[in-house]
Amino acid sequence: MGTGFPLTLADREWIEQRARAAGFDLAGVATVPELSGAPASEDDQRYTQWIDAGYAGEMDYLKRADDAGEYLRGDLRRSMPWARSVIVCAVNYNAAAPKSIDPADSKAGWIARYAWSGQEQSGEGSDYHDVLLLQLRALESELKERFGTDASMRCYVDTGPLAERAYAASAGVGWIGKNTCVLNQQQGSWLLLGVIVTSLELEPDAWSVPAADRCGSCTRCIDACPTDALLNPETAGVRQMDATRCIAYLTIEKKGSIAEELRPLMGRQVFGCDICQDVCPWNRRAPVAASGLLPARQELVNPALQWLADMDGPTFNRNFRGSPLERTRRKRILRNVAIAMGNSGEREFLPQLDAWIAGDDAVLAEAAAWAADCLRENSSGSRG
Ligand code: B12
Ligand code: SF4
Ligand code: SF4
Repeated sequence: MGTGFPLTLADREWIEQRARAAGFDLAGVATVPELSGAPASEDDQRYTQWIDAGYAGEMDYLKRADDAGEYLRGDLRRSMPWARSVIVCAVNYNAAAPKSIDPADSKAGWIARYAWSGQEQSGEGSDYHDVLLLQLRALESELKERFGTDASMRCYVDTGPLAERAYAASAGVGWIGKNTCVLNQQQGSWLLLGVIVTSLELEPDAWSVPAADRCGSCTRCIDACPTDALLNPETAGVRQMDATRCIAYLTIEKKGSIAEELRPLMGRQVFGCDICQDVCPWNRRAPVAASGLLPARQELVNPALQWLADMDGPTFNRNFRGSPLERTRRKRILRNVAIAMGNSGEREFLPQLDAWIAGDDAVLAEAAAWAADCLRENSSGSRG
């Protein structure tokens, strides 16, 4: 529970400095608003509207609610009444490598930048969840040493009952862009977030100043999104997306078959999607990651679709052990590869697609049949 004394500005600066020493590129501390207080209800409302509109699709973990039916992620104090601050840490994962929107071989797919991390030599992946958690735990130990073991603390990367981006914004780590990502003026948006939820409380003089919104009149991300997943902030009044249309959701989270009308729009994306960040002017000058925490494996940049298709189960497991692709599993990745082949315009993929059509995975066979039809009907295909 609480420590009995509020943290000063010097304490907050110490926390941010120790986070950087632990390997994070950016850090800040956000105050947790009172349950049902005015600032809380704004985020809570945004979150509730988003879930109720059906934008979360099949991501049921986002819909968990308390006994009163209020969504847990809408307000952190619903699951952790003791929470007073959230320490938000960010790691830059940018690599000196092409963007998904740069010209590429028509037989290459795209794996999202955040999933490139791993060791080239051993060929093993590393999942940012594991890497960031280790850094957060190191920071947590230092906090306990300085502020006492009475303070409650919980470290999360993705899995905590909170909207990390909303806290990143109020901690001053960055602003929420129209692509819904947290952007930092110096670092761009190739940032992964980790948080420590704590009972330590900042005194009001020590509260962070949220980062200024620097999107201005730009709408490049909204214009470039192939599936129109990003809501128009002018009409929706928020910077959010319909995740059920987002290629990241379709390729990573969506089980089973993908709606046919969305498939041609998915282009060559086989895992995640970077388009709305690749077009962002703030990423033009984004520095390459300095921390060395998430080194990029070059073989995952513009991977040949046939290379992915050829991997049998053990090879896939060896190549992607410990990587974000491991959790999505080979079955779903092959479904995505089949769709990307269909969008490639390359008829040389037909024998592979025909083999999948004859196979015993019904979802893959159906995606492959769709892809083969695309190639047979139109050998120029559509690229994304
Ligand atoms: C579910 C999820 C997804 C879903 C839905 C994404 C979405 N935009 O909602 C899918 C699968 C599509 C997805 C995709 C990606 N994701 Co994701 N995802 C999450 C997860 C687990 C929950 C997000 C969530 O709750 N969404 C629901 C909506 C309503 O919440 P929200 O967008 O965060 O919105 C809140 C704030 O934005 C705020 N808000 C909105 N407008 C405004 C305006 C103001 C002024 C303020 C103050 C606040 C505010 O209110 C909202 C409600 O509280 C988070 C981790 C986490 N625990 O937060 C990672 C996370 C958001 N994802 C991340 C990443 C890296 C990605 C991808 C880049 C991966 C990829 N390359 O494929 C893409 C990016 C797509 C995109 N343009 O957002 C990072 C984002 C880092 C960053 N720089 O922003 C996170 C934080 C994970 C992490 N630990 O680093 N993701
Ligand atoms: S990640 Fe891709 S599909 Fe999702 S909103 Fe961004 S551009 Fe659109
Ligand atoms: S592309 Fe433009 S509108 Fe979109 S996040 Fe970047 S600056 Fe903001």
